[in-house]
Amino acid sequence: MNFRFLSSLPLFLLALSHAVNAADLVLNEAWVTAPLTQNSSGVAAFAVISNISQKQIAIVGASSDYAEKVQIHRIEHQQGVVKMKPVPSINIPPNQQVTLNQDGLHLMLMGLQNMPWDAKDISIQLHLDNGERLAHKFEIRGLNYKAESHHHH
Ligand SMILES: [Cu+2]
Repeated sequence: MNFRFLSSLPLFLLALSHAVNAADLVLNEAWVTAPLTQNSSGVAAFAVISNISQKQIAIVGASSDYAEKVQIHRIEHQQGVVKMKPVPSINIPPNQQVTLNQDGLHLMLMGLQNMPWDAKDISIQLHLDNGERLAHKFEIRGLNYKAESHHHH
């Protein structure tokens, strides 16, 4: 019998449940785009964010070690022109989810600094209205990911 495995399992579960309780938000499909050009100064980040608590939670900001600042943006179509506008927060009602995608809300990493493009993912911190910060890994994916996203894993 493998006692080392058995003894490490409860610790892992403890860490996992603590991470969820700390914020009451669960992120899925979290990813960041590859840069448009070598000199891109900003990239967008997307995720499906679920509020598993009984109270509304607002994301009021974000940050990353690899960007001077991270803004919350919304895509708006105005007379055929696509524009991105900063918005102050993302409100997620109890037991609801919000999808950040290429057609709407997203996080914008601006003033990129030493982005590790060869890495599998980077960490982005979400700043919540209750003062908590939730760090989550965002997978680095190519720009053409959208076209492939209907494939099942
Ligand atoms: Cu943007």
